[in-house]
Amino acid sequence: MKRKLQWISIPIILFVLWNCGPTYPDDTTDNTTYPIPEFSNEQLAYHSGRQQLHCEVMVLYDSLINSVLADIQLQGFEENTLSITLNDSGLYGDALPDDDVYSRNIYLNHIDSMEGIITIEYTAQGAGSLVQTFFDTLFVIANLPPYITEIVMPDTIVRPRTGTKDLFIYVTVDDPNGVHDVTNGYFQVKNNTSGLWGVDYNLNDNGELGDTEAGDGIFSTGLEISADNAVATNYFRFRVKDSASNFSDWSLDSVVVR
Ligand SMILES: [Ca+2]
Ligand SMILES: [Ca+2]
Repeated sequence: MKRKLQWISIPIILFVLWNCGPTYPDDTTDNTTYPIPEFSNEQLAYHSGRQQLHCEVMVLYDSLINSVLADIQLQGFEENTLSITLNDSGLYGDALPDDDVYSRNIYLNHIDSMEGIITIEYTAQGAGSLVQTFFDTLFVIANLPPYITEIVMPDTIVRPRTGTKDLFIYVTVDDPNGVHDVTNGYFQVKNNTSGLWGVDYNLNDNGELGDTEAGDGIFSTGLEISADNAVATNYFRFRVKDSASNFSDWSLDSVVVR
């Protein structure tokens, strides 16, 4: 029993001594969580349809933030550099005011056929001349060219004795960015005398002029053959274009008229 009391008395004496010891400044942890501006939750997004860059970053700082700026370096865009001011006012792409997330939406024209690189240096200015910086980067993939997967047209067509006969051509296409990225189709016919290719004629995917169904990725045309057509092998070449003005390679085909 006596031994047990001894063990209890030791901590009490230590606590007493502790309280009589030197005094320390008040714990100020709560007031100095972010003594310098600290960046986090960065987000960069580029919407190619709207040609809009959204940038945002959270900046936590114990004192007032004077400004958050973004110096932007661009590759694959119409501009090379930009400097913008972010805001935490719920404006210009900032979702919520006063949530320490500083944001901005800006118009930015990506050259679709090029790889894009967006590098941002954020600068937060705090009290006095205290400045902190932070980098963020976004890669914007290029729009890739479309391609032709199949051409359906007759190998041979016999001229009618009177009137005309339809010649339908169906060109099936695809695109790494989705088949709906293909916007136009063209064909040219070779001049059998000069050996030169002629002008562009349109194929269409609008469900008209020989096209069976609109928007199905099959670009088509309907031609007419009459008794006046020469007996010959007619050479065609086809190509398609996407929303970024990328062209597919030419694809060749021919039809014998007899
Ligand atoms: Ca494409
Ligand atoms: Ca079609």
